[in-house]
Amino acid sequence: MPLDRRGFLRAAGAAVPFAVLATQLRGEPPAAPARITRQREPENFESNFAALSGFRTPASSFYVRNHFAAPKIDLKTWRLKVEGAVERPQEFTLEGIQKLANRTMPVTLECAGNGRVFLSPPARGVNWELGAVGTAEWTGVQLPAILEQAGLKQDAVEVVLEGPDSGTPEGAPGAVAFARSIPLEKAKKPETLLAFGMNGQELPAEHGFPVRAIVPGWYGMASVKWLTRILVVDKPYRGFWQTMDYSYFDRTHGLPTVIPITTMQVKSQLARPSAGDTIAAGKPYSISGAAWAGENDIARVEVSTDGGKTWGEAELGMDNAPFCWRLWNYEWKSPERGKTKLMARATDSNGRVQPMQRNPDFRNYMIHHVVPVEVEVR
Ligand SMILES: Nc1nc2c(c(=O)[nH]1)N[C@H]1C(S)=C(S)[C@@H](COP(=O)(O)O)O[C@H]1N2
Ligand SMILES: [Mo]
Repeated sequence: MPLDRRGFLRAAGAAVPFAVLATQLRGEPPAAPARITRQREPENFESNFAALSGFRTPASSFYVRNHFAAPKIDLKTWRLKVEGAVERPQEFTLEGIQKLANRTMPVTLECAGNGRVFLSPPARGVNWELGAVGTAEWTGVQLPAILEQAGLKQDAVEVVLEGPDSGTPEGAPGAVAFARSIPLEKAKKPETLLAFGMNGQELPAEHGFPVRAIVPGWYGMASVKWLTRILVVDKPYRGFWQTMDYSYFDRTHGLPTVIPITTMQVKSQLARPSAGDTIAAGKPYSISGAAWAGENDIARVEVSTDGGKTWGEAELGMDNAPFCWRLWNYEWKSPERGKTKLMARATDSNGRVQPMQRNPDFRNYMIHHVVPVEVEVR
């Protein structure tokens, strides 16, 4: 059934109300802006993480990460091409994509630069605080179905996802379009989507209308927006956005080796309280936040109210879906007068523990070490 823009809700099967995912964070979010502007040109916004109030992030407060001015898309001319190491190159219109079977699933996206403001010395790049992360319900076609239609050639190894937005970042030889590759193994996974819907609505322009990739468990840079080309390649792709940028040093064989950033690290963040908040002495306080671990699940979140000397177990929220954050609460029973540092530390289903120290090999990305939140109890 072809979908018109109005028919989206019904036809995409997203009409199921999301209300089942009730707010699970205790304490009152502050009356504060939903989104904070980090950069005007191009537009870069983060959500106000202190105002986190539920499992799903509304599109209007979901962070926006743009490297260049958002492209103007005309549906009359927009096409998604599938080419390269394929038997049958394809060209899709939005309608053509929406005709295919779709699935809807929540996925957490985090920008690999989220938390950059906590690095010292200060690092280059947008100075994100806590809010370049969010969870939305995405509706789209499974990438493996599209690849099957095109027929992969024997020598195919990776899939390059390319957007129409381009510019000349520092160190580039000229204009480069935003593009990232994923290995065939991930491209063929049932969770890897070409999404045209977000939270039961048409995908908003700033989040990649008409179609964007959603690569669950990977940092946000892989989820290419305004997708125009899927290029299947027979050699690992070495493009700008996974070598010069969005890369880190791996030391598996001793020698520091530049490799592309892929899956998300294990991480937790406090939403409330925020650094600098004042808390009433002797009255119970609900410390709350979210934790995520990319392709793994969150196994536990521990909280310290004394700068890391002692730790207690946080209670994990009910909403528990693969590739998504887990909300958590910790009851601070009787805060004692004075300044103290609060911390949260997550462990994932593979036993990875959020580190206390920053790993300098991660360059200015994958900022997931425990960041103390200093508050005053009065
Ligand atoms: N075409 C295109 N896709 C893109 C980007 C971009 O600048 N251009 N930014 C990437 C990065 S770094 C992130 S973190 C996510 C952010 O998605 P959002 O803006 O919908 O939150 O989009 C990714 N996809
Ligand atoms: Mo990002």
